[in-house]
Amino acid sequence: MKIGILCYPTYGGSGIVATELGMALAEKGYEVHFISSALPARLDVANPNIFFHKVNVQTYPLFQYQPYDIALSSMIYRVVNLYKLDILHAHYAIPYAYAAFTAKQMLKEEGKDIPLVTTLHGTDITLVGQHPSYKHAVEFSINQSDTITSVSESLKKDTLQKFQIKKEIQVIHNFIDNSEFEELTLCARKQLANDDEKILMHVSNLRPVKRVSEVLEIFKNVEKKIKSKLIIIGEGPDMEIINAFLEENPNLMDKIRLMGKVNDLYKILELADVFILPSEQESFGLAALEAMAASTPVISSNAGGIPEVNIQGVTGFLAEIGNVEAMSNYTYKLLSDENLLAEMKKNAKVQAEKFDLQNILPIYIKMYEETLERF
Ligand code: GMT
Repeated sequence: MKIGILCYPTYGGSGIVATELGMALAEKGYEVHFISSALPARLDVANPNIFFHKVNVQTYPLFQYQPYDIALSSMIYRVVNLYKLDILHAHYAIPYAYAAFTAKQMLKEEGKDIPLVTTLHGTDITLVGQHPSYKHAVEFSINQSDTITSVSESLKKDTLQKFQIKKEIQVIHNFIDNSEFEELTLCARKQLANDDEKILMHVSNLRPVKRVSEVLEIFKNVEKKIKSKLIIIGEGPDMEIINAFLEENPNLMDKIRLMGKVNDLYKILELADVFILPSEQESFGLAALEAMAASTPVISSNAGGIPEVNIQGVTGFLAEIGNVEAMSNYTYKLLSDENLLAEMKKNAKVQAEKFDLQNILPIYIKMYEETLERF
């Protein structure tokens, strides 16, 4: 089977899931063609089954906005024709499902067609997709997809509530490759914290939905009671909130470390004692799953699909969105009880194994086969 994957190339859940899925399919012998505006961050192009097609947007002085979606649909059309793809898989409805639909129409003009799978990831439904500028086109392109998948039950429910969807939505949870966590070493811990300090960690693209100000408040509360360090990984608009917090709390300067985007994320996640995720919205919470795969329990909000990943009192604790006090208390409870911490670290790993790539990949493959059969 030759599969075309359309995704965002940058750091971000949907791009990561698309890239990891494509690489796993390539390992199994499928030919996988990535179509994107840049090389996806984690893509291993050394694999002979992986192809990358960059969408080139021609700039022209007349355009106030460059027409990326047109270039994208042209590229999809060209790649399908040139490489004789069997199926397209759009990750994130905007603009991928829409551009793929347009490419399908172009193919139909020539008596050809190709099935389209669209995977909904979250903000394409709950945030950006709700904007009146996009809503109708998003709803239309989801309905034009031959198969629709969603990364959680919660996102499926949201999609059905917010849009008029005429087709079944199949939930295929996100996954993690636990084997990547097997040979990690803890030797760098000393560089981040003293032996008597606990490490709190947060990883995100620092957008407002991630509520980084609450990560800082939780740390401030916990640090008063237990020696600890906070490590924040990622870049984004709310870096300003962090800088302002540091200006107002200079005593915490040497306790908070900002790492920006890191390549060896898994190795650093393993050093954490607890992962903090107070998001306002989270269709799944891939970052929480990555932390769990590194045996790190999670203190989170109960937003969206997080409760499908982080289990209350088992792999960590959850509180209502915005309840900083509860999340602070839970963090303290966890970090001050070595037995509880050890138990939850173990449970986090067991939970991550349920979402292992080896369990989820066959579901994707079956879904492709069924889509092709129905087409
Ligand atoms: O969370 C983000 O800011 C990135 C976003 C994306 O589209 O890349 O993540 C969404 O998709 C991830 C992968 O399926 C999910 O794990 C995230 O929970 C989801 N984010 C939101 O719903 C806010």
